[in-house]
Amino acid sequence: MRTRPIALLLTFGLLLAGPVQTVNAGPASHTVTIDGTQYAPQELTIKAGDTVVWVNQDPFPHTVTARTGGFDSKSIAAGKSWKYKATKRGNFPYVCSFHPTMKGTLRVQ
Ligand SMILES: [Cu+2]
Repeated sequence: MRTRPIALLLTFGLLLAGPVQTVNAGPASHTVTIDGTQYAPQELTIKAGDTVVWVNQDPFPHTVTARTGGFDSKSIAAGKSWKYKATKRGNFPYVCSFHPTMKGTLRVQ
């Protein structure tokens, strides 16, 4: 069966219209996975008011601790997560206080 040109046009039109509708969406939620003693993504840029959830997929605890203050998850147990709503703008390098080689950066615009 052949696809009619009008159907293609409609499909393409919907694809184009999709992202436009999300432009004025409210605060977004982002996820950082902790796996293999690493944050992924290591650097994340978000907007003030957005929420970030760090999900610890390792079989041992980690923290998400801003090096110059701002936020500190304290211990996130294996399989658990920690949610943070970022209201203050700036660059926030963070580490895991249990594993100082673990580094990440949260940029809040
Ligand atoms: Cu850790």
